[in-house]
Amino acid sequence: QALLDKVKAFATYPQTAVSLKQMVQFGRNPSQTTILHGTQFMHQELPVRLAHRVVELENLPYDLSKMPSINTVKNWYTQSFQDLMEFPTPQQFGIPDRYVRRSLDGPNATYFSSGGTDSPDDVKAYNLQFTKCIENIKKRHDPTTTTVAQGIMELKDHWRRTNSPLLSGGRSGPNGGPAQLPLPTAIQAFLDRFYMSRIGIRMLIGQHTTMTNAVCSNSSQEDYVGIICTRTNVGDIANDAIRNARFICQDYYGLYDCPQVKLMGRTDIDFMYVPSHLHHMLFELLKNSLRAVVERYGIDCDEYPEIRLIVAEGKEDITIKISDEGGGIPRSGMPLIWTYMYTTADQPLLEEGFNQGDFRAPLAGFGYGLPLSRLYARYFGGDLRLISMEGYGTDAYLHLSRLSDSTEPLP
Ligand code: W6P
Repeated sequence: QALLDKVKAFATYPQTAVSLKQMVQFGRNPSQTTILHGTQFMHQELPVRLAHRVVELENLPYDLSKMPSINTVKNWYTQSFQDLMEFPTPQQFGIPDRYVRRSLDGPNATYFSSGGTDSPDDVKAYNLQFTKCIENIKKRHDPTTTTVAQGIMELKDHWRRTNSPLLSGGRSGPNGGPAQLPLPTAIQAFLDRFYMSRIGIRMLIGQHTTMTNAVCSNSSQEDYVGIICTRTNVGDIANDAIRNARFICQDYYGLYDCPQVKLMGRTDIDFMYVPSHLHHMLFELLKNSLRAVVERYGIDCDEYPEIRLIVAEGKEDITIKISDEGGGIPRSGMPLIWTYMYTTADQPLLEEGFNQGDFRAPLAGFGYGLPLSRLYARYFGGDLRLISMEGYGTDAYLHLSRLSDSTEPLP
């Protein structure tokens, strides 16, 4: 109960948003003292962000808060909050005051301080111990997307038992599959906020732990600050994503050869970004395009129309357009593209980068892939838009901000 009071108190503090630029400026030439200041920022900021989520998970619409899986996720957030509360402050760890940053007023105080003198082994030990704590937290929350999806399934069962009108009115899924129903807007909006927050928390943890480990092992990778690559090459990442998506497509349909993807435009440019995020978005879009083309022309087609991936460089944005001739989507179906769908039959979810057991994960579409990709794009000030010509094909526009000074959109 004392813990829950603490959660409520922390949930009233504002979250501190940071930008890509701030993360990079902070992490250039870090010393153990720099990392210590990062540790202090994380030690303050993570509990605030976690507390906001605990409170939101307690107050969800449509009885969602009562679902066992949602409760499980809430308990993970509470446990992680507690882990951070129990973690000692630098002073409690016996670190001399001259190394400790006193005021943590906003990101500027923390994020524009780098360098500093070398510090005793205690600082290193403290930083390493904190890194272990938050790596453990990150691991605890790995199954969150699947477990929240399970919570949505439980809600659907609950609706079925209570004959809720929210269950009717679905349209049939792709390939005459099970009915797909959009969730109520309030739940949709909650999932967008929740997953956006999750992206931010995991970004901060990944960034901090990677930097700490680099400083501790004295092994910095060129062009990298944590997980941010200051020279992310769009063409290279696109080629990776194309190879992976085509491989998955070929495997899924058992094709000799799946549609070609032609890279065009400014594929030589690089910019500051998180390569894994870019790969994730391109891979997701390409799978959708490949699926659309293969299903329109059939698996025994000799020559599919190529998919074109075009890179443009502007002052503000790098825009990547992926065009397919997969027949498009009817205009009435466009809003559904961005919804976290659930099916009336239990279907395994396609999660970031892994397949579950023997299940045949759907190649693409009507899962979490597109809404999550849009959140990844928006997280650093970009966006993802789809424009479709029913009867011909679809263009996906992925806008990525080159300015890198937009701060996280924190819900
Ligand atoms: C389609 C449906 C879709 C979604 C996302 C990206 C590309 C495509 N193509 O037919």
